[in-house]
Amino acid sequence: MQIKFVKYPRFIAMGEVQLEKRFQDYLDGENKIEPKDWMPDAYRKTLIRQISQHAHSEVVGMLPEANWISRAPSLRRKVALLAKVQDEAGHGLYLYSAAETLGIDRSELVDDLLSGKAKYSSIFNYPTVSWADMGAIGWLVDGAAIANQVMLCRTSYGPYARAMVRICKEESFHQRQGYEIMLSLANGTAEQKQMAQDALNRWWWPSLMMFGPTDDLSPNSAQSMKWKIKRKSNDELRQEFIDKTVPQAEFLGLTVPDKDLKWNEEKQGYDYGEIDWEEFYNVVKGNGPCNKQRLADRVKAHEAGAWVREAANAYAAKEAKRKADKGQAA
Ligand code: FAQ
Repeated sequence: MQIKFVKYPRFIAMGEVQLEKRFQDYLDGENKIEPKDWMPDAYRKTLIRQISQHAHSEVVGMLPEANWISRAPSLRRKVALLAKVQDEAGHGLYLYSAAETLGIDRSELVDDLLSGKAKYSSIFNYPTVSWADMGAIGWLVDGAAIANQVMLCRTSYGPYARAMVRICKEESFHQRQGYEIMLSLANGTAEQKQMAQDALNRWWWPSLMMFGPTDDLSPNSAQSMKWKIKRKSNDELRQEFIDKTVPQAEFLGLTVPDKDLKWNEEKQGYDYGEIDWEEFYNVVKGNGPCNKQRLADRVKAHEAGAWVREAANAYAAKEAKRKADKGQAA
């Protein structure tokens, strides 16, 4: 179906109900919504919420790993980790830009993060206590991020879908560098193998929580699926991640810390144990092991960057004036 939306809705003499129906038909025809197309307010709000939470996650997600750049065990590891952390900053920037196309200002989004009003992924509120955690984050956290984000390359909002294509390519490099760290440790000394096992024990369950609450307790899922913002449900993606990751743990010779994990021939997937949802909601509410430290670090970094923002604004004002003067002279 190829009905392109008329830009600037104020000129459309259609009722809201008709517009929403046409909008849904348009989505059902697998068309992308672009920034100036008409969209229901709730669609816009949902996207601003999800894209900005995603952007905040990328930026806060730099902190647990940045902590290890100076302690990476070799120059090669240091260079790879540095590149990975820089990539996360880039992802944050693409995503803030995608959110801005919906008519919100980036400074407003950043203020919400720094004041603690906005959410970001629960996973980044756990501490990184050993080098093996860099392996576990790359393997599991980026692995979960990929599982979740590949479907977002087909999300219905054009700028978000396009940003996700590049992000997913970079995340797959991150996942491989993490798995390679785990492989080296798992094939190293007994002590190194134990470090890898310990990291898997600590990151496994929080990684499963990244996909969000179970489908029956996910307030946003049904509408987001209808609008094709989300293409698969939280539980479907969690299951896909588990099915893909368990054989990788076996290859490493490590044990997934779930006594209820069992292959289910009938569903062609693993059954798994109960996730500690109390822990999840506690972390999301700000009471995880590192929430306060993460926000304090972001506030400090934001304040330290004030001079850069001032300089960029002064330069933009100077450029605008130069262009205006040139226009007058012509
Ligand atoms: N943590 O109704 P649902 C990465 C919130 S990026 C915190 O299921 P929805 C890269 C949710 O926002 C990782 N909050 O919500 C990297 C909602 O709150 P609200 C981030 C969570 O939106 C790797 C409420 O619970 N990825 O890892 C979490 O339909 C390594 C109810 O939940 C994305 O953001 C959670 N885990 O589905 C960087 C991907 N789960 O706003 C550095 C895009 C749920 O109603 C190093 N986002 N909540 O008050 C999404 O796909 C979705 O937003 C979900 C949640 C799947 C996260």
